[in-house]
Amino acid sequence: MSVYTQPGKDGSVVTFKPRYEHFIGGQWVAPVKGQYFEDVTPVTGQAFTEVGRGTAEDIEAALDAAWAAAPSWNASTPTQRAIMLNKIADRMEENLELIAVAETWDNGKPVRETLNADIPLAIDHFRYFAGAIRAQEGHLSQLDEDTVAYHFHEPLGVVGQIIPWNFPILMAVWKLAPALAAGNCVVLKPAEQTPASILVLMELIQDLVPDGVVNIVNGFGVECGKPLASNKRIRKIAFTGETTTGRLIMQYASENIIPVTLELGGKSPNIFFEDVAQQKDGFYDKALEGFAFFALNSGEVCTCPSRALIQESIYDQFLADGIDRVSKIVAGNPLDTDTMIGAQASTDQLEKVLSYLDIGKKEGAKVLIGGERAELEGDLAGGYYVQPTVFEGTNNMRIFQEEIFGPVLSVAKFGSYDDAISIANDTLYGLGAGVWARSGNTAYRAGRAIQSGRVWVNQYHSYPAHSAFGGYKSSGIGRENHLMMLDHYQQTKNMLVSYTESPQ
Ligand code: TXE
Repeated sequence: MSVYTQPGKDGSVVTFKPRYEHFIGGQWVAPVKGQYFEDVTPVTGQAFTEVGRGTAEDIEAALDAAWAAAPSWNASTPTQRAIMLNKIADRMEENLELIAVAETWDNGKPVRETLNADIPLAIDHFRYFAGAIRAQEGHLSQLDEDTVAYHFHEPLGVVGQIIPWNFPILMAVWKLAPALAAGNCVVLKPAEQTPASILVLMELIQDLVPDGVVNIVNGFGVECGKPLASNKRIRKIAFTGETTTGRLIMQYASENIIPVTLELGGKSPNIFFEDVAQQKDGFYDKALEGFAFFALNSGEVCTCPSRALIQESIYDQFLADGIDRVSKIVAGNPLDTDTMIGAQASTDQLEKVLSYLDIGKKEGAKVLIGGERAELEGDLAGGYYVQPTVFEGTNNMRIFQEEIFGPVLSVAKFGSYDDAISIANDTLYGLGAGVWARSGNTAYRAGRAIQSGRVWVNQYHSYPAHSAFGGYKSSGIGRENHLMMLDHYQQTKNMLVSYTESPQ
């Protein structure tokens, strides 16, 4: 066990500046209206820095810088871009602890996750797209002896990206790496709840990025996100956030006829078929771990396995063992490397989660464990902590249908395979799902039958760069990660060339 020193105290691996400005055209630039807002750490509930409060004027300045950089960056070679992405990855690796602690302080998630998952995954993402862009090839078809169709990949130009607060750095990198690899310049708006850690990262890598290629403007949704997403000078908008905001983003984009990528909400089923409990072996333990994964990142994951469906023949025993596993989740100081569940990212989110604990109780769901705000001691008493909570109920309840985005699991039983699939698909969403079965046949059939963009089989919560990620139904449009992501940031140019000199 080790505990990182809180930023702001002697000996911390990260020092936040008292104030951050926008990063535009390779410079730190004060907001045009001169306004700033406080960034609060959910670890203690105290403000620790302030950041520029961007408006349409700042977005225009960032777009000026991005378009000024575009001719040169759009024309750079895949090798040049790959070299830059690899250098960024190396720089991040050299500063892993600093970035991880900054992310934990801004978001409240345990440093055990930022050190071992968020930041290493972000580093790997840059490396993956460095390789992917160099390996990408165009297409050529010979239409007849003298006529050839060429298909070229071209950058879109300048793109807009809007980031949520649940994985501030990883979500930024999921969008930045493919956009930059494909040769685009970017204007990115972080979430107002977690504006600082991305700026700490930008400070670390700014000398590696040509001026104007990455621009970061902080601010609030309507005030700063809308002027970006609705701007006529972006060629694409990529967004991760709430489904209702996603609808707005699509409306803005429709005015300008630009493509959107939307990663939205989820209410992911996690199905445990009866053969899981055939023996109490390593596989059984792994399944119990999968059951408890709803608490990862304090439940603030769009693919949070927030609905556990357990086959009735194993229900009592598996649920009892699952609750025992949940009781062992180590809660507490996010800066302690032993902590498994930290704080919710903001007071709003804390209030939202607590309100769903009430809703669940009022709907008649039974609390099997947790069910309250977690009270911590010392300066953590002001932080935003919730007990990992398991409800037992039925799929028509609001706690089974609405995205809570907290460490709250709703459990129900099912009879047959068909029941499991029908309950799993009885949701507006379709982002993630888990299937646990020893029978490969059951696992395969269930995996194919569930309407969601990602199905984990006998595992959960892995996010490799080379696996496509995205939603069915109200969970979104388009995909992130994987080679196919390059297409989302490229235009296709077709040239039909006749090489004959005789009349046709
Ligand atoms: O999301 P918003 P919020 C879900 C989760 C959470 C709920 C609310 O259930 O409790 O959404 O979170 C920017 N034009 N998810 O309110 O508002 C905003 O500034 C342009 C799931 O924070 O969607 C921020 O940068 N931009 C999710 C980003 O959108 C706008 C992750 C996300 O904020 C805007 C986060 C507008 N009109 C929340 N309004 C996931 N899928 O992982 C807001 N923004």
